[in-house]
Amino acid sequence: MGNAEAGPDTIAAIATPAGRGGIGIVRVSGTKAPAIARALTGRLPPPREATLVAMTDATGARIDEGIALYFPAPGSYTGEAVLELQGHGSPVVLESVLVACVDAGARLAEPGEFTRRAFLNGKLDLAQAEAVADFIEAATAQAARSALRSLTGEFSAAVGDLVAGLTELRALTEATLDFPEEEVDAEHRTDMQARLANVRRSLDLVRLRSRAGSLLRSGVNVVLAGRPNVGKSSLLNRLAGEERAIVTPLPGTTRDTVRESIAIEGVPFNVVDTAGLHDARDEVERIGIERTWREVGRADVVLMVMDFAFGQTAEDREIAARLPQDVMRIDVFNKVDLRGQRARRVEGAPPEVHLSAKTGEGIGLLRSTMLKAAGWEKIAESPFVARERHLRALAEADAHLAAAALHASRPEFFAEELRLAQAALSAITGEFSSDDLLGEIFSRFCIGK
Ligand SMILES: Nc1nc2c(ncn2[C@@H]2O[C@H](COP(=O)(O)OP(=O)(O)OP(=O)(O)O)[C@@H](O)[C@H]2O)c(=O)[nH]1
Ligand SMILES: [Mg+2]
Repeated sequence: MGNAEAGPDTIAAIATPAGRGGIGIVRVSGTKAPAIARALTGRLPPPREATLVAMTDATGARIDEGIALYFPAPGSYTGEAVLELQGHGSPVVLESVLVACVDAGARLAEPGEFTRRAFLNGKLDLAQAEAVADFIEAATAQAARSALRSLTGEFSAAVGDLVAGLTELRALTEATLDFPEEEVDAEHRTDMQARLANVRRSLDLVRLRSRAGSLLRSGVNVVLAGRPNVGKSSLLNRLAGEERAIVTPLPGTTRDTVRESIAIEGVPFNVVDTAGLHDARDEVERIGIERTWREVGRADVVLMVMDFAFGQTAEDREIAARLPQDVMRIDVFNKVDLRGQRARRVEGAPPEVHLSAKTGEGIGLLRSTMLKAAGWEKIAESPFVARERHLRALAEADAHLAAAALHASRPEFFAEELRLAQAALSAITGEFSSDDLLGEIFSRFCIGK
């Protein structure tokens, strides 16, 4: 990232998506941004004022005409001098503008490098920076809302409150450590326990909101599995609300996997229809069945589809026995209409839903059972978009606080557990984070962000 004396390099990238569009934007960040503006447009536009310019390359040939926007440091996304060149959304033209920027002294940006600089310059904390990527990638409006909440710092603020609570508690504990010969009196101990219990209650709430947000962010992988002809493809079509997969009365219709993304109450589900499981005779079907098992291995939830008229058959039991132990399973008995039965849900492990993919009766029951199986709880407070990294840090903090609660009479242990809990929480916002972690996080961004 450049040497310390010269400051970081000036970076450039196409910030709009690949392909043709009405407008395309090349973004430049770094100390050379003003010089690059002069080189390409012949002038430095007034700060934050949309300025119509002609853009030329290093030979002086005209590339495009468009708008230049200049943000002097530190009042920009990255905190550095930023130049935005908005031209026509042609990949060829944008490429030429980018090359001209490089000729004028910039280098190509790496994925997430703009946001990384925003983080390093204190414009965003780490949880906010991560939320930028999650916001862009959000699959549903709810997921976008929860990412925006993290992006604007609500999640960081909630974590910050927890850290503040722990800091206060630590200060009180350190005071006891300074006078080791004095008995820690019962009243003080009770007070500390009460304060600790408070912090733990707040942490529980943050964890609940984060778990919900994590579901919104990553979605739930659902696989439809079962014998041929039980109605898996019909069920996929019902859930998707359109004829995605081919349905015929012939067993063995589906040979390859068919995927469809759906949203249930804003939670994204990636539903996969698969080839029916049985002893296949032909080669294509055999390969399809291999794929079914591969999908089952990746599933969060398996909808084990069976025919209501037959109940659970010996073959169904064989399939069920081969499902991974830790996967959530829902037993779906399809085609209740043929027996003149109504749809219903039977609680249990696994839960059962009796329905008809043909008439659509019972699909609502299935949807709510899927939400429940995925671990979605309706929470009063809005979810925080959260990543695995955040969930782990919150769990780690929780474990240390639980340990602290057991050490109330041993102030030095109590204090140490509080310190560890605080460190785990601080890692979320990036107060203490290694270069490795930063590299890992920002490399997953798209280029230009
Ligand atoms: N009456 C009735 N028929 C259904 C229902 N669901 C599916 N079917 C019929 O059952 C037959 C098989 O349906 P599919 O959805 O193709 O079954 P599948 O499990 O995908 O079958 P394979 O792809 O061969 O494994 C078709 O003729 C469907 O119309 C239902 O709820 N009621
Ligand atoms: Mg099918």
